[in-house]
Amino acid sequence: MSDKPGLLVMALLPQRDLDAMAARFTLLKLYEAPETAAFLAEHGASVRAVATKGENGIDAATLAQLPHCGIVGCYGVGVDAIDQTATRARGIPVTNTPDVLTEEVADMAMALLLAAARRIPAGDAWVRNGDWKRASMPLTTRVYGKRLGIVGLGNIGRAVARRAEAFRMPISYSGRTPKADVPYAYYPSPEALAPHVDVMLVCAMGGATTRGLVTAAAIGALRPGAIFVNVSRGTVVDEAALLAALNSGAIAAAGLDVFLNEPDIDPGFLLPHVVLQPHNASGTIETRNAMGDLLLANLEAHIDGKPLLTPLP
Ligand code: 8YV
Repeated sequence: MSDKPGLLVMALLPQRDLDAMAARFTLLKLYEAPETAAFLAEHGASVRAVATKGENGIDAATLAQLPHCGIVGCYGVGVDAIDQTATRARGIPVTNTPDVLTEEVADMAMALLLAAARRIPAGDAWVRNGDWKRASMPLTTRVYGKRLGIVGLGNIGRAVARRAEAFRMPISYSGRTPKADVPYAYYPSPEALAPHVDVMLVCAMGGATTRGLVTAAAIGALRPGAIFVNVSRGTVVDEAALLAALNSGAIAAAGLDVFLNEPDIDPGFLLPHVVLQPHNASGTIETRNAMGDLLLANLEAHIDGKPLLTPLP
Protein backbone atom coordinates (compact mmCIF):
# COMPACT_ATOMS: atom_id res chain seq x y z
CA MET A 1 0.00 0.00 0.00
CA SER A 2 1.49 3.34 -1.08
CA ASP A 3 1.92 6.02 1.56
CA LYS A 4 1.41 8.79 -0.99
CA PRO A 5 -1.77 10.82 -0.46
CA GLY A 6 -4.73 9.83 -2.62
CA LEU A 7 -5.61 12.18 -5.48
CA LEU A 8 -9.02 11.72 -7.05
CA VAL A 9 -8.68 12.55 -10.74
CA MET A 10 -12.13 13.38 -12.08
CA ALA A 11 -11.33 13.54 -15.80
CA LEU A 12 -8.59 12.56 -18.21
CA LEU A 13 -5.65 14.96 -18.04
CA PRO A 14 -2.57 14.97 -20.31
CA GLN A 15 -0.21 12.08 -19.64
CA ARG A 16 2.64 14.45 -18.74
CA ASP A 17 0.52 15.87 -15.95
CA LEU A 18 -0.67 12.48 -14.74
CA ASP A 19 2.96 11.32 -14.63
CA ALA A 20 3.99 14.40 -12.65
CA MET A 21 1.08 13.96 -10.23
CA ALA A 22 1.89 10.27 -9.78
CA ALA A 23 5.28 11.24 -8.34
CA ARG A 24 3.54 12.85 -5.34
CA PHE A 25 0.13 11.21 -5.18
CA THR A 26 -1.58 7.87 -5.57
CA LEU A 27 -3.81 8.56 -8.54
CA LEU A 28 -7.42 7.41 -8.20
CA LYS A 29 -8.83 7.81 -11.71
CA LEU A 30 -12.57 8.20 -11.43
CA TYR A 31 -12.96 8.57 -15.19
CA GLU A 32 -11.62 5.03 -15.70
CA ALA A 33 -13.90 3.47 -13.09
CA PRO A 34 -16.59 1.21 -14.57
CA GLU A 35 -18.94 2.15 -11.74
CA THR A 36 -18.64 5.56 -10.05
CA ALA A 37 -20.53 4.72 -6.86
CA ALA A 38 -18.55 1.54 -6.21
CA PHE A 39 -15.26 3.33 -6.93
CA LEU A 40 -16.05 6.14 -4.50
CA ALA A 41 -17.24 3.69 -1.85
CA GLU A 42 -13.93 1.82 -2.13
CA HIS A 43 -11.51 4.76 -2.43
CA GLY A 44 -13.36 7.86 -1.14
CA ALA A 45 -11.86 7.69 2.35
CA SER A 46 -8.28 7.73 1.02
CA VAL A 47 -8.78 10.87 -1.10
CA ARG A 48 -6.83 13.86 0.25
CA ALA A 49 -7.09 16.03 -2.87
CA VAL A 50 -9.14 16.30 -6.07
CA ALA A 51 -7.94 17.25 -9.56
CA THR A 52 -10.68 18.22 -11.97
CA LYS A 53 -11.24 20.24 -15.15
CA GLY A 54 -13.21 23.36 -15.95
CA GLU A 55 -15.82 21.32 -17.80
CA ASN A 56 -16.13 18.51 -15.25
CA GLY A 57 -15.91 20.19 -11.85
CA ILE A 58 -17.20 18.17 -8.89
CA ASP A 59 -20.68 17.96 -7.41
CA ALA A 60 -21.83 17.92 -3.79
CA ALA A 61 -22.73 14.21 -3.85
CA THR A 62 -19.21 13.20 -4.93
CA LEU A 63 -17.58 15.54 -2.42
CA ALA A 64 -19.73 14.06 0.33
CA GLN A 65 -18.03 10.71 -0.33
CA LEU A 66 -14.58 12.24 0.32
CA PRO A 67 -14.46 12.84 4.08
CA HIS A 68 -10.72 13.69 4.13
CA CYS A 69 -10.54 15.82 0.99
CA GLY A 70 -8.52 18.98 1.69
CA ILE A 71 -8.39 20.71 -1.69
CA VAL A 72 -10.06 20.81 -5.09
CA GLY A 73 -7.68 21.84 -7.86
CA CYS A 74 -9.16 22.85 -11.21
CA TYR A 75 -7.33 22.52 -14.53
CA GLY A 76 -8.93 25.63 -16.02
CA VAL A 77 -9.96 29.11 -14.98
CA GLY A 78 -13.73 28.55 -14.97
CA VAL A 79 -14.88 26.88 -11.76
CA ASP A 80 -18.61 26.98 -12.46
CA ALA A 81 -18.87 23.18 -12.49
CA ILE A 82 -17.41 22.92 -8.97
CA ASP A 83 -20.08 23.00 -6.28
CA GLN A 84 -18.65 25.80 -4.20
CA THR A 85 -21.52 25.76 -1.75
CA ALA A 86 -20.31 22.28 -0.82
CA THR A 87 -16.59 23.18 -0.76
CA ARG A 88 -17.22 26.32 1.30
CA ALA A 89 -19.41 24.47 3.78
CA ARG A 90 -16.43 22.23 4.54
CA GLY A 91 -13.77 24.92 4.25
CA ILE A 92 -12.14 23.10 1.34
CA PRO A 93 -10.04 25.52 -0.75
CA VAL A 94 -10.49 25.56 -4.53
CA THR A 95 -7.68 26.53 -6.88
CA ASN A 96 -7.86 27.28 -10.61
CA THR A 97 -5.43 28.24 -13.39
CA PRO A 98 -5.98 31.93 -14.10
CA ASP A 99 -3.75 34.12 -16.30
CA VAL A 100 -1.82 31.28 -17.96
CA LEU A 101 -4.62 30.72 -20.49
CA THR A 102 -5.83 34.29 -21.04
CA GLU A 103 -3.91 35.03 -24.23
CA GLU A 104 -4.70 31.63 -25.74
CA VAL A 105 -8.45 32.04 -25.26
CA ALA A 106 -8.27 35.55 -26.71
CA ASP A 107 -6.37 34.18 -29.72
CA MET A 108 -9.12 31.62 -30.25
CA ALA A 109 -11.81 34.29 -29.96
CA MET A 110 -10.18 36.27 -32.77
CA ALA A 111 -9.56 33.09 -34.78
CA LEU A 112 -13.24 32.13 -34.52
CA LEU A 113 -14.30 35.64 -35.52
CA LEU A 114 -12.00 35.65 -38.53
CA ALA A 115 -12.94 32.09 -39.48
CA ALA A 116 -16.67 32.83 -39.28
CA ALA A 117 -16.51 36.18 -41.08
CA ARG A 118 -14.05 35.14 -43.77
CA ARG A 119 -15.57 31.64 -44.11
CA ILE A 120 -12.14 30.07 -43.69
CA PRO A 121 -13.40 26.47 -43.29
CA ALA A 122 -15.53 26.91 -46.46
CA GLY A 123 -12.52 28.33 -48.32
CA ASP A 124 -10.39 25.42 -47.22
CA ALA A 125 -13.04 22.99 -48.51
CA TRP A 126 -13.30 25.01 -51.75
CA VAL A 127 -9.62 24.32 -52.46
CA ARG A 128 -9.67 20.69 -51.33
CA ASN A 129 -12.74 19.59 -53.26
CA GLY A 130 -11.73 21.27 -56.51
CA ASP A 131 -14.51 23.90 -56.57
CA TRP A 132 -11.78 26.50 -57.06
CA LYS A 133 -11.18 25.14 -60.58
CA ARG A 134 -14.83 25.78 -61.49
CA ALA A 135 -15.81 29.00 -59.75
CA SER A 136 -14.84 31.76 -57.38
CA MET A 137 -15.83 31.30 -53.77
CA PRO A 138 -18.78 33.43 -52.59
CA LEU A 139 -17.65 36.71 -51.04
CA THR A 140 -17.17 36.95 -47.31
CA THR A 141 -17.44 39.65 -44.62
CA ARG A 142 -14.81 42.12 -43.41
CA VAL A 143 -13.61 42.06 -39.80
CA TYR A 144 -11.23 45.05 -39.83
CA GLY A 145 -12.95 48.17 -38.51
CA LYS A 146 -16.19 46.45 -37.49
CA ARG A 147 -17.76 47.40 -34.16
CA LEU A 148 -16.98 44.82 -31.48
CA GLY A 149 -19.16 44.26 -28.41
CA ILE A 150 -17.55 42.20 -25.66
CA VAL A 151 -19.86 40.58 -23.12
CA GLY A 152 -17.75 40.41 -19.94
CA LEU A 153 -14.62 42.54 -19.81
CA GLY A 154 -12.53 40.41 -17.47
CA ASN A 155 -8.97 39.33 -18.16
CA ILE A 156 -9.93 37.40 -21.29
CA GLY A 157 -12.28 40.13 -22.54
CA ARG A 158 -9.49 42.67 -22.15
CA ALA A 159 -7.04 40.43 -24.03
CA VAL A 160 -9.57 40.22 -26.87
CA ALA A 161 -9.94 43.99 -26.81
CA ARG A 162 -6.17 44.47 -27.15
CA ARG A 163 -6.21 42.31 -30.27
CA ALA A 164 -9.30 44.06 -31.64
CA GLU A 165 -7.60 47.44 -31.27
CA ALA A 166 -5.01 46.25 -33.79
CA PHE A 167 -7.92 45.45 -36.13
CA ARG A 168 -9.12 49.06 -35.63
CA MET A 169 -12.40 47.80 -34.24
CA PRO A 170 -14.38 50.32 -32.17
CA ILE A 171 -14.90 48.46 -28.88
CA SER A 172 -17.78 48.48 -26.45
CA TYR A 173 -18.68 46.08 -23.67
CA SER A 174 -21.31 44.99 -21.20
CA GLY A 175 -20.78 43.84 -17.65
CA ARG A 176 -21.98 44.27 -14.12
CA THR A 177 -20.11 47.56 -13.64
CA PRO A 178 -18.28 50.01 -15.91
CA LYS A 179 -14.47 49.79 -15.78
CA ALA A 180 -12.74 53.07 -14.98
CA ASP A 181 -9.49 52.15 -16.73
CA VAL A 182 -10.69 51.48 -20.30
CA PRO A 183 -11.74 53.91 -23.01
CA TYR A 184 -14.47 51.60 -24.37
CA ALA A 185 -18.19 52.39 -24.35
CA TYR A 186 -20.10 50.64 -21.55
CA TYR A 187 -23.58 49.17 -21.69
CA PRO A 188 -25.19 47.59 -18.64
CA SER A 189 -26.47 44.47 -20.43
CA PRO A 190 -26.04 42.44 -23.62
CA GLU A 191 -29.50 43.74 -24.72
CA ALA A 192 -28.28 47.32 -24.45
CA LEU A 193 -24.98 46.47 -26.16
CA ALA A 194 -26.39 44.48 -29.09
CA PRO A 195 -27.83 47.25 -31.32
CA HIS A 196 -24.47 49.08 -31.30
CA VAL A 197 -22.21 46.29 -32.56
CA ASP A 198 -21.41 44.22 -35.64
CA VAL A 199 -19.82 41.45 -33.59
CA MET A 200 -20.95 40.16 -30.20
CA LEU A 201 -18.18 38.22 -28.49
CA VAL A 202 -18.97 36.48 -25.21
CA CYS A 203 -16.15 36.26 -22.62
CA ALA A 204 -18.17 36.35 -19.38
CA MET A 205 -17.41 33.74 -16.76
CA GLY A 206 -19.87 30.87 -16.39
CA GLY A 207 -21.93 29.94 -13.37
CA ALA A 208 -25.19 30.87 -11.73
CA THR A 209 -24.66 34.63 -12.00
CA THR A 210 -24.35 34.58 -15.80
CA ARG A 211 -26.78 31.77 -16.69
CA GLY A 212 -28.86 32.94 -19.66
CA LEU A 213 -27.16 36.38 -19.58
CA VAL A 214 -27.28 36.63 -23.38
CA THR A 215 -31.05 36.44 -23.68
CA ALA A 216 -33.27 35.95 -26.70
CA ALA A 217 -33.90 39.71 -26.50
CA ALA A 218 -30.15 40.41 -26.74
CA ILE A 219 -29.77 38.12 -29.73
CA GLY A 220 -32.89 39.65 -31.27
CA ALA A 221 -31.37 43.13 -30.88
CA LEU A 222 -28.30 42.23 -32.97
CA ARG A 223 -28.33 43.84 -36.39
CA PRO A 224 -28.74 41.74 -39.56
CA GLY A 225 -25.29 40.63 -40.64
CA ALA A 226 -23.98 40.46 -37.09
CA ILE A 227 -21.50 37.77 -36.10
CA PHE A 228 -21.68 35.99 -32.76
CA VAL A 229 -18.68 34.41 -30.98
CA ASN A 230 -18.65 32.49 -27.68
CA VAL A 231 -15.49 31.39 -25.84
CA SER A 232 -17.10 31.45 -22.39
CA ARG A 233 -19.67 28.80 -21.48
CA GLY A 234 -22.73 27.51 -23.29
CA THR A 235 -24.79 28.32 -20.21
CA VAL A 236 -24.27 32.06 -20.70
CA VAL A 237 -26.29 32.12 -23.94
CA ASP A 238 -29.89 31.30 -24.81
CA GLU A 239 -28.85 28.62 -27.30
CA ALA A 240 -32.33 28.11 -28.73
CA ALA A 241 -32.54 31.81 -29.55
CA LEU A 242 -29.05 31.79 -31.07
CA LEU A 243 -29.91 28.82 -33.23
CA ALA A 244 -33.17 30.42 -34.36
CA ALA A 245 -31.32 33.63 -35.31
CA LEU A 246 -28.74 31.65 -37.29
CA ASN A 247 -31.41 29.62 -39.08
CA SER A 248 -33.61 32.59 -39.96
CA GLY A 249 -30.65 34.65 -41.19
CA ALA A 250 -31.31 37.30 -38.52
CA ILE A 251 -27.57 37.11 -37.85
CA ALA A 252 -24.91 36.15 -40.40
CA ALA A 253 -22.57 33.70 -38.72
CA ALA A 254 -21.16 32.37 -35.48
CA GLY A 255 -17.92 30.99 -34.08
CA LEU A 256 -18.51 28.76 -31.08
CA ASP A 257 -16.03 27.02 -28.77
CA VAL A 258 -18.55 26.23 -26.03
CA PHE A 259 -22.03 24.74 -25.88
CA LEU A 260 -24.63 23.28 -23.58
CA ASN A 261 -24.24 19.53 -23.04
CA GLU A 262 -20.67 19.21 -24.31
CA PRO A 263 -19.65 17.09 -26.14
CA ASP A 264 -23.17 15.98 -27.04
CA ILE A 265 -24.10 19.37 -28.47
CA ASP A 266 -27.29 20.35 -30.27
CA PRO A 267 -26.72 19.05 -33.82
CA GLY A 268 -28.63 22.07 -35.08
CA PHE A 269 -25.38 24.00 -34.74
CA LEU A 270 -23.71 22.01 -37.53
CA LEU A 271 -24.49 24.78 -40.00
CA PRO A 272 -22.26 25.98 -42.85
CA HIS A 273 -22.15 29.50 -41.43
CA VAL A 274 -21.12 28.32 -37.95
CA VAL A 275 -17.47 27.55 -37.15
CA LEU A 276 -17.26 24.97 -34.39
CA GLN A 277 -14.51 24.12 -31.91
CA PRO A 278 -14.49 21.37 -29.27
CA HIS A 279 -14.04 23.63 -26.20
CA ASN A 280 -10.43 24.04 -27.16
CA ALA A 281 -9.63 27.72 -26.68
CA SER A 282 -6.90 26.98 -24.14
CA GLY A 283 -5.74 23.95 -26.09
CA THR A 284 -2.13 24.68 -27.01
CA ILE A 285 0.84 22.68 -25.76
CA GLU A 286 2.31 25.79 -24.17
CA THR A 287 -0.78 26.79 -22.24
CA ARG A 288 -1.94 23.31 -21.29
CA ASN A 289 1.56 22.61 -19.89
CA ALA A 290 1.36 25.80 -17.86
CA MET A 291 -2.13 24.83 -16.65
CA GLY A 292 -0.93 21.36 -15.63
CA ASP A 293 2.10 22.80 -13.81
CA LEU A 294 -0.03 25.30 -11.92
CA LEU A 295 -2.63 22.69 -10.97
CA LEU A 296 0.07 20.40 -9.57
CA ALA A 297 1.90 23.25 -7.82
CA ASN A 298 -1.32 24.07 -5.97
CA LEU A 299 -1.96 20.45 -4.99
CA GLU A 300 1.63 20.03 -3.81
CA ALA A 301 1.51 23.28 -1.84
CA HIS A 302 -1.51 21.94 -0.01
CA ILE A 303 0.14 18.62 0.80
CA ASP A 304 3.34 20.39 1.88
CA GLY A 305 1.44 22.84 4.09
CA LYS A 306 2.57 25.83 2.01
CA PRO A 307 0.43 28.76 0.78
CA LEU A 308 -1.63 27.93 -2.28
CA LEU A 309 -0.55 29.71 -5.49
CA THR A 310 -3.91 30.52 -7.02
CA PRO A 311 -6.72 29.89 -4.54
CA LEU A 312 -10.16 31.31 -5.22
CA PRO A 313 -10.98 34.11 -2.81
C1 8YV B 1 -10.91 23.95 -19.84
C2 8YV B 1 -11.86 26.14 -19.62
O1 8YV B 1 -10.72 23.90 -18.48
O2 8YV B 1 -10.31 27.26 -18.27
C3 8YV B 1 -11.49 27.02 -18.51
O3 8YV B 1 -12.41 27.52 -17.84
O4 8YV B 1 -12.99 26.04 -19.97
C4 8YV B 1 -10.83 25.36 -20.32
O5 8YV B 1 -9.56 25.87 -20.22
C5 8YV B 1 -9.95 23.13 -20.61
O6 8YV B 1 -10.63 22.67 -21.71
C6 8YV B 1 -9.36 22.00 -19.85
O7 8YV B 1 -10.19 20.93 -19.82
